[in-house]
Amino acid sequence: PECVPLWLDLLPALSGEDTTKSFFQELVNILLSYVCKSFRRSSKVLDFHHPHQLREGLEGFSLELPDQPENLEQLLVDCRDTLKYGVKTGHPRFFNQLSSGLDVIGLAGEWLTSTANTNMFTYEVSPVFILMEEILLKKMQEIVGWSEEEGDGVFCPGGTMSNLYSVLLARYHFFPEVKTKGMTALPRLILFTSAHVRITSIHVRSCLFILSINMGKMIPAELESSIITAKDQGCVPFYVNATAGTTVYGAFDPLNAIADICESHGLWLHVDAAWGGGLLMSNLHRVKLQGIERAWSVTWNPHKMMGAPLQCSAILVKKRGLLKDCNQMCAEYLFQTDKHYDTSYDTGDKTIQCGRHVDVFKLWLMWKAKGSEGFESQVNKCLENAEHLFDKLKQRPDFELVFKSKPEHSNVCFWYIPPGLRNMSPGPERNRRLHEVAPKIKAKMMEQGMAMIGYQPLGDKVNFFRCVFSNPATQTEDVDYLLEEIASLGHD
Ligand code: ABU
Repeated sequence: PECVPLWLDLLPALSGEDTTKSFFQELVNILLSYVCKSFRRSSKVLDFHHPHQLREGLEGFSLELPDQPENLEQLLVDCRDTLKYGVKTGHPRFFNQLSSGLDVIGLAGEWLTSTANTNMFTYEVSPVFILMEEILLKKMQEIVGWSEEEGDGVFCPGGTMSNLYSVLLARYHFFPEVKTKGMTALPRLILFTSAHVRITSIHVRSCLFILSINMGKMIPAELESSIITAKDQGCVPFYVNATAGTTVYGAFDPLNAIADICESHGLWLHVDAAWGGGLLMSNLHRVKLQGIERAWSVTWNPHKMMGAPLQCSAILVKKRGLLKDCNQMCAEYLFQTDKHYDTSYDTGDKTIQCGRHVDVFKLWLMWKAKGSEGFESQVNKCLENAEHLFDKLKQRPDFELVFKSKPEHSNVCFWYIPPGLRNMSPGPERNRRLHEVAPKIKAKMMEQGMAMIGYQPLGDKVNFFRCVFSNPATQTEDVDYLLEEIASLGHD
């Protein structure tokens, strides 16, 4: 019988080159077919199966791990099936997440990154990527509005990590003794953020002051009075997190007013622009982030509005050198000081990680391909789609907007009102029934697989849909399709 190759026949096996090439050519065919399908409106966004169905194995696709090696043909089938049962987040009708789209250049960058398979901690193992990171971060700092002398940063594994960096930096800036003496040497510190911001670190939560909001935005007067109250109680306010583009409403905090308060009380201002940062690329929309240049640190996730493949999140820091002073541990097995090159390029010692993925290359390559102008049109188009959806919703009696005002970002929040609820007066019973509508429609939508949108309750608002646009492949016809799909699935 013909011998089917196994992994041991691939490189580094002697004479493994041909087998390796044909394995990869087959794999590339599978990936290309997936890429093309992702953009085709006739293909499904997802082929949903419940966890127990996937665990049990579908059409021979088993997730269980064998003792004996599988042959390469079977591995290719596994690769195809993995994509088949996943979600096409690049599909023009995937509206479920802030990060969506499948940027072909970005994808090429990610393939190259995986092929290079190196680590961002030192210049000696990542010379090109380290310089690209320096150049790209500098560009982002310029766009934020910082001067030539200001600015530092690193790419981090996600926006929450970038935000965590900002808290560590602020704490170190005001209390450098924290590095040697720990938290017990410090007074009771307080940081401020608004409701609608999810803080995941327990260390941060314990000293958090949550401010109420108006239409998703921080209220500066409340911030100021809360700072005064905290001081009166013997606490030490030190940090304010303002948000440029909240996750659900896409709201922008009034950055200049918040910066004035931070300045007068001597507090660190961090702007979480993970979602809204992309609007800085647009001359039309960057006004929504006016005042961001006054921030001491900024989180900006190009994997959201700029469409870079996951993940790509930057923490930008105004004060140069602070990242290193705060986080440096001088591990001698990596950061020897007697190397023969400029060791300031061993940027790993600025971070709290050791190993660090190369997140920069895909974005660098995308920037080369599109130029800043390409990102600008991409962002503008996403906001035009949001406006189109908003206009359509205003005209339809079967939908209700959560806010009557035009969205600031590409988030559009709304309810579908089924016929049975249309004439009901507002009140707890209508709310109870309305709360059940979005989950039911979403479940049907996922089973059918032709589109995907998220929903959530928020504050006093029962479950509503949140449609977000960050995928440049989405056209107004997809927006119209989504509304028809919701209406037809929700018609009771
Ligand atoms: N970092 C929050 C992302 C949430 C979302 O994509 O909906």
